[in-house]
Amino acid sequence: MSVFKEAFLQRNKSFAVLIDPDKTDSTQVKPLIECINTIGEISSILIGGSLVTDGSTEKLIASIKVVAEKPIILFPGNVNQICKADAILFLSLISGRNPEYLIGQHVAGAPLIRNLKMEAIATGYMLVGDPSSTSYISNTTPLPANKPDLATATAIAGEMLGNALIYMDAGSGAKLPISEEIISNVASAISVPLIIGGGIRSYEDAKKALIAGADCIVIGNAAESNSSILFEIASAVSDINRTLNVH
Ligand code: 1GP
Repeated sequence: MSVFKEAFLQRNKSFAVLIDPDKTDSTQVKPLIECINTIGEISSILIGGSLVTDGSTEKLIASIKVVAEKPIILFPGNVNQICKADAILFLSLISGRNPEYLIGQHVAGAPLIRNLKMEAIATGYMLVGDPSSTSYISNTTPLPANKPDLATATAIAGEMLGNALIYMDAGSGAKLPISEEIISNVASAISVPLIIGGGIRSYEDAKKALIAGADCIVIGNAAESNSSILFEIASAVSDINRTLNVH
């Protein structure tokens, strides 16, 4: 089965854990991955960051691979982070207008991905809210946090362009997660799975995003300092799934 189906289509709501190669010591990652293995609500492990030094992604994946029982999916900041994983989010930064992140990096990366025989998951990637490291590095302006109509139009265009997923991100470590209003507007306008990330730190944040319509949420920063947060997020996901399955 494709990683896309396994992680995003054939399951209830779920969450993914984002590990940044630049902030993670690959020799110390084993306990975190063992913890992730025990949590059924975790669909995948995402690997990536905006500022990643050469080679660190490969090293981290090698350490994770020996222990992980979940798919490992690259969430690359640029073409230099491409290396062998179970799949890659082939991101088009559709909230921006920088051709480099709409087609430039893709042309450079596509032959590498093909040579690695890696599954590419076409993803419409949208930054929303305050400027973040990703908006700075990509030289793009995020969508305004208070304009659901713009976010919705962008997501619909992303789906029409053939993206298999829409990922809306407030940016790693965002003060505020994406609002329920934007999530619910976008979720009701598209039929592909919707991933929401950035600034989700608690049971309540997770629950709000999932009730508003996220199919999968991403937890990065919060798990870096305290991996027990993963159990809190898992209970939010399972609580929502229970309600959905009852109806
Ligand atoms: C960032 O969506 C991810 O690209 C996760 O954000 O690190 O704030 O959880 P956090």
